[in-house]
Amino acid sequence: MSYIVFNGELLKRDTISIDIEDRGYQFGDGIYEVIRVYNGRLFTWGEHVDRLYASAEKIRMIIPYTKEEMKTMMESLVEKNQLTEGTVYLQLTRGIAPRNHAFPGTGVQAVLVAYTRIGERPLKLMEEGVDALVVDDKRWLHCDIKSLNLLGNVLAHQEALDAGCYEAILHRDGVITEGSHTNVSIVSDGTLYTHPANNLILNGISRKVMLQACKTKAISFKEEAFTVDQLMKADEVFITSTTLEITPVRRINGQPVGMEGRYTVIRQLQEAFAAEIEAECGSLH
Ligand code: DCS
Repeated sequence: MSYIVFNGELLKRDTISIDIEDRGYQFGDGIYEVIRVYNGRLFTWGEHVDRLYASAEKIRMIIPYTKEEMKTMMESLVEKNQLTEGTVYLQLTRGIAPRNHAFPGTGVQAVLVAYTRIGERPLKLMEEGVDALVVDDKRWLHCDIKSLNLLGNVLAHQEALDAGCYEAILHRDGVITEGSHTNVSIVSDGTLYTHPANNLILNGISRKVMLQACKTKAISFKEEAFTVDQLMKADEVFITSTTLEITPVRRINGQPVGMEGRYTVIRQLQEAFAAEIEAECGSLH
């Protein structure tokens, strides 16, 4: 039986219950993070915890733990579950209170839950690429917050799955924002383009690692939005996320994109990404 973190304690998964008036359950009133574990070590923990506290501030939620306490809890969880390759999912909701849109009083504490999941690196997808579908971005205007409200993302992703694709690439009025659960970048004439980290996208940690990799590999990049048309005509298209790292997109809306299979910049970025993992978490086998 695996262990979870529940309000600061390490407990067996089947020993806890979630209250029906938890605000996460009723309103999606909460925030979350997904952190990758390689060799039993948390990758880019500092960036994830900073984003978590930034999300909390934006929704005016108080996290009743310090960043240091949070790290200790997550490390203990990984150790207790003997997780070597996988992810930690953690979420905080605005607590339990009689259902009412108004924030509960200051006496109500945020509820913390975290658990682990085993998962290998998706090497086949990273090698061969995935198919994507361009879908309308119908989400709200605070996509920079890693909120539990994922209905817009869920519906877009399902639309892509129903079309036989792996990911939905979202656009607002013809301008690409991001994927349903990834960031999207293109390479055109040797320059990498990715949407600026404003309120219309989640500032992905993998996106950050990728931009750092551009510097390492001397690849020119612009944090500049691009259109659906530019996407379809790009030399290379790829998505980034905690679980997918840097994964090529090979077809969009059923049409091959880029110079099929020739992922020149993508391969360099994957290599630099792997080097970053090894520097932080030890060697990948
Ligand atoms: N954009 C959205 C909408 C996301 O949900 C995610 C991550 C990203 C971009 C990429 O961010 P990271 O690089 O920080 O992962 N989605 C997480 C999720 O819900 N499951 O796995 C990762």
